[in-house]
Amino acid sequence: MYKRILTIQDISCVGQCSLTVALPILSACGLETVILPSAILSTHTGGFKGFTFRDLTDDIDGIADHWAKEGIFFDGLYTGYLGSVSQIDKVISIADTRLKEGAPLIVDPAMADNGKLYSIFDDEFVKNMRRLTDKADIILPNITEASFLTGIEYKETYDDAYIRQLAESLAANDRQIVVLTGVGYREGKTGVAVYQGGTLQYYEHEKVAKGSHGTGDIYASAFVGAYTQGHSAYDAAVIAADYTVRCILGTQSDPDHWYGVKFEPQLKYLINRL
Ligand code: PXL
Repeated sequence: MYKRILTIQDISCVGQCSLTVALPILSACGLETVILPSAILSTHTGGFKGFTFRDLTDDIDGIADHWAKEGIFFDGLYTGYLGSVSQIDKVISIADTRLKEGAPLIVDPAMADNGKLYSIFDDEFVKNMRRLTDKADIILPNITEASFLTGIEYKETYDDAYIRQLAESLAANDRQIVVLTGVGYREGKTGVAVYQGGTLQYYEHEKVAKGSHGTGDIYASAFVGAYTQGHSAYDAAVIAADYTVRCILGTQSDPDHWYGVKFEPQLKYLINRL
């Protein structure tokens, strides 16, 4: 079935993250991909200095109203990096009005990593992001985001009881699926934990590099692509992990490419996995 998915996040013109990653990956997965840019930045905020930032919050209502007049609905909504509390409110309203019956809301609460919130976010934003994750069918946080969203202490080393505690505390209801990324129990390894209906499944893979920028967006986009094309949440989590690892491996020998990872040469691999 040909599906139409909406993704709402910023455009960082340079930097291989958010919409410049989501649009090509979702299209490669065979999905009609509608984008709603929440802001336009000259680059992402993770390492470039003096970037421009145009907030498009004021355009969102007009865009959604036009879609309502045209009778446009979506088979899924995937949200990534959002710039403000007011954007979260608008995204909630779009989720309430523009999704087809039963279509999933998939939320990547992109706001933190390595124990810290990204520079522009604060506790108020976290509180409101929790409102959005509570509405979602699937959420894709890393451990830092899970710890901010739940108020559970962030840990660098942990066991599976800690991961279960994070997942249980995040899950807003029995049918919500939590895909926790960057879960590593052993040196040199990391992985994903998928919590669904009280069951926690784990997929371990190689840990290639620490903190490659945009990999969370690449992971989430590939997950959404595979899941929307009919794979189970666990299988989609595995496909997305294998794809992301290949993207990082294909980048790490190029020191000039510090700002993102080369996800394009691996698209063929992703398509073959679907
Ligand atoms: O990859 C997440 C992301 C998306 N968009 C912008 C960012 C970041 C991470 O820093 O700065 C603008």
